[in-house]
Amino acid sequence: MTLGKPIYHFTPPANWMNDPNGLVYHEGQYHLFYQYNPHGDQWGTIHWGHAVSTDLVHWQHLPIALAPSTELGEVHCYSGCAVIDDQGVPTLLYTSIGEGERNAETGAEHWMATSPDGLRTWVKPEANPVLTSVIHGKDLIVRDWRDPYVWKEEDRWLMVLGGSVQGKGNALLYESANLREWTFLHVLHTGEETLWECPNAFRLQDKMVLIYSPSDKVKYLVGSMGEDLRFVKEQEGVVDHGGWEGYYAPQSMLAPDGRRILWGWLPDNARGEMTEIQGWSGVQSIPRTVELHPAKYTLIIKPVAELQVLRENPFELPKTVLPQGEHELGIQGKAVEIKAEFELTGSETSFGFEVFRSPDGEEQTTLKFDVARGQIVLDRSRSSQAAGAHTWELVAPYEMRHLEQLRVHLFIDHSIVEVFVNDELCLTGRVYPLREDSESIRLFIQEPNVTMKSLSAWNLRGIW
Ligand code: DQQ
Repeated sequence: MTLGKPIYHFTPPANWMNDPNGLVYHEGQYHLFYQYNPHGDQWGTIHWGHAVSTDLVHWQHLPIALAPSTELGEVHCYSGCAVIDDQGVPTLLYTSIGEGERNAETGAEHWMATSPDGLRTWVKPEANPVLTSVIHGKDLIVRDWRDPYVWKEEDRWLMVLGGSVQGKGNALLYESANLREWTFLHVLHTGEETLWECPNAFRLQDKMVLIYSPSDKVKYLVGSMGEDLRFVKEQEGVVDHGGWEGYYAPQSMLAPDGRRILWGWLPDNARGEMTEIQGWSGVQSIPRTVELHPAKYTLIIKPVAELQVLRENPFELPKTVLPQGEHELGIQGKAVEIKAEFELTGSETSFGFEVFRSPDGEEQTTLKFDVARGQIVLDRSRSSQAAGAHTWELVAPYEMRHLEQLRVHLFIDHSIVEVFVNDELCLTGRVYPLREDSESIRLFIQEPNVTMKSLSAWNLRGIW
């Protein structure tokens, strides 16, 4: 077993992977494409890898879908999306990076590819490029222009692209009748950050959601978008607090039952200078459903229920008042799911879980609910005995003193900690325990007692 490699999160058989791309459900299969360097475990010449699933849990690897057309001067196939066109032809739209002036910063183009055989092989038609910066005219200079995300509204296709205009991150909106000829409509939204990558725009109930990756924590906006297609922001939030160390560049898709499902790339930056892991890099998060809170219009993000098929060795604790100290759980392992509910009184200082813990405690990762300081912390200071792995804390600000309960849904998988709290906060981080016996799980309580209403846990089977 390769050190740190997850067993129930999606990874390619080997080599480098980053953003999820082209998520689409077609004729009974979920398709996941992804940014992929087939030549090594570092970011390099970017292709699109491809896999399919019928249940969102188990995946089958397929041949590479897109490779750079070097004979046309293409160097990388950057991120993009998949749609089924009006004639039923599966179509990819992606950012094409070329040589020299056609670089990622200033000269990206957007290309398409179509599939004649049910998304197995892909042809780049002569219509390419379908979009160049000429579309903006001379007065609008967009740098880092990339990552098309396309959807259909009434009889037209709409597309958002990310970019940077005068040093601010932007989502820009375009329309087309046929996916080949595009018109620039307007800037959909301008952010505070310098760069916006991988924008996703989709309708959720009667609202419009815009998710974007600003080289920092992935964020969302919720607002309205009427017939003029102008976006008016009403709410905002963080999709996941992992940031560059844990979660980036998510893309969403519509499942056949109407659920909006989100995947994100879990980068390996946290490995730092570690040399113990070779041959692979990058993981996809577990698929998550995205719903709208009916009153607050914030996003509710949860793991898909399909994952429950992986559960084995169930473990339960009844309602318990936990005194100050450490409490070993009767379940251990490196691939575990825990659902726990705590009753809060407001007087708790901090409590939480220690996972990936060696018997002598030399390795352990701590997930701390710091009620007193109003934050949830993934403390990685002792996560790995490897020199070079990042050890700093990942912090999600979260005021808990007024809460009556804390519902925690925690997934660990060899080098991943993915946590969902009270349907309103996600925090994902990477850690690299070196020792095989870093498998025990404990609850720790700082004063006073903490009431745990319930706890269920399972070992999770691998998906391959
Ligand atoms: N990754 C892709 C870009 C995107 C970035 C390149 C985000 O298209 O902006 O691999 O991680």
